[in-house]
Amino acid sequence: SIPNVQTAAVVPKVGGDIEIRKQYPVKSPKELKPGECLVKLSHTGVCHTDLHAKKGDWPIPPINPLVGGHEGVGEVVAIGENTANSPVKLGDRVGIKWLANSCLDCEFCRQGAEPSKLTPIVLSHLFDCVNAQLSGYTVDGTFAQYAVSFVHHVTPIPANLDSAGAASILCAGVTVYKALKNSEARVGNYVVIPGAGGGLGHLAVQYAHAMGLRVIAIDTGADKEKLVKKLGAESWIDFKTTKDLVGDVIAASGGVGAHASIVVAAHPSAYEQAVDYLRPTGVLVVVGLPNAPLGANVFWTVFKSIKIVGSYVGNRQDAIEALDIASAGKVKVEYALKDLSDLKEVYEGLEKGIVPGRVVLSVH
Ligand code: 8ID
Ligand code: ZN
Repeated sequence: SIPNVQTAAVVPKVGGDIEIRKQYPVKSPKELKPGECLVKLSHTGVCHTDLHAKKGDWPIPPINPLVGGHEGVGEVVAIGENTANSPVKLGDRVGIKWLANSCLDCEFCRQGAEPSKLTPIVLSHLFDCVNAQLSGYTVDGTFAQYAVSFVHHVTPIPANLDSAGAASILCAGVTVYKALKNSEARVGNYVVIPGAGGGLGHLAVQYAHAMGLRVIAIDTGADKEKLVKKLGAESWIDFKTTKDLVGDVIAASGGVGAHASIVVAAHPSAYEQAVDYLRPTGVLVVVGLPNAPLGANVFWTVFKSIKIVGSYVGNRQDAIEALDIASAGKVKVEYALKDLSDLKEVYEGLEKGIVPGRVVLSVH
């Protein structure tokens, strides 16, 4: 039976601290709208995006109060009455992603670019349009025992993946998988990953390695160095101790520069040298989300014919593919398992940049 209240991590006011509340309401199955489902969560990853949301880092504000989280895995325990053509049924194990819901009928959704429906997301704050919703940002997310989600957007979890191990594929995994597709890098190419030791980064190293790319990992500290080397990085550069980051990347990429850089660091400094270390015709993929101008020299961007591409999570099919690759054993989330009540300390670790890989929270 479904309780009326649950434990949830709540940000009462953006910019303030989180509170663990034991009496947070659960939406009753009778109140679910057509297309909505209730998911009883067992695990959720913690993404740096959740920290940006809590701090109010971005130009679009999240809801207030906020339950963050968008890498959730759990079981469908209720489906809204009059839901037509649901691809999932009661008892299915599903994942909740950053894009909670979208209309599926507009120009962008028809092209499989549903996460990029930026206009409705912005408009939803100005005009109350409900077309696109973001888990843990415009609707309550997965830092709770139950989450309301949407039958057309939850993602089935492959049977052989355990829930804790699958959680972070739903944001970190699919995001870097899509970013690597957008990089146009091919087997044998050099790809730089600034932020390689973090949540997105350690998965980017693995997807890149599985694609036959030669990975140049940039991050800091012995723990992250050990992790990325274990996961297939060919070269390692510590951005805090190197005296010549551009020179180091060029030396590590055959003396010519790298074919692509997937920047997954949460700090603008990681973007500043990318155009300088890319080879002519190289691709800079913009993924990490500091709210800051993109630093790149215009002259060299033109003279080297550099492409700069923004890459935003992935669509429903990208998520299925990213999970399938994990299910085949080619990619594995390296995580520390903690409890929902540890979220405050997890945020402190992310803020300091001392978390190698991911933290996954148990919420049941
Ligand atoms: O769809 C998207 N584009 C998307 C999806 C999910 C997350 C974007 N993001 C964004 C997050 O909002 C965040 O801004 O990607 C960024 C990274 O998220 P994360 O992987 O969850 O964060 P993390 O685990 O803290 O890892 C960040 C790593 O960057 C390193 C840190 O040491 C850490 O390991 N780093 C930093 I901060 N500055 C660096 C620099 N100058 C750096 N590494 C190299 N060079
Ligand atoms: Zn995320």
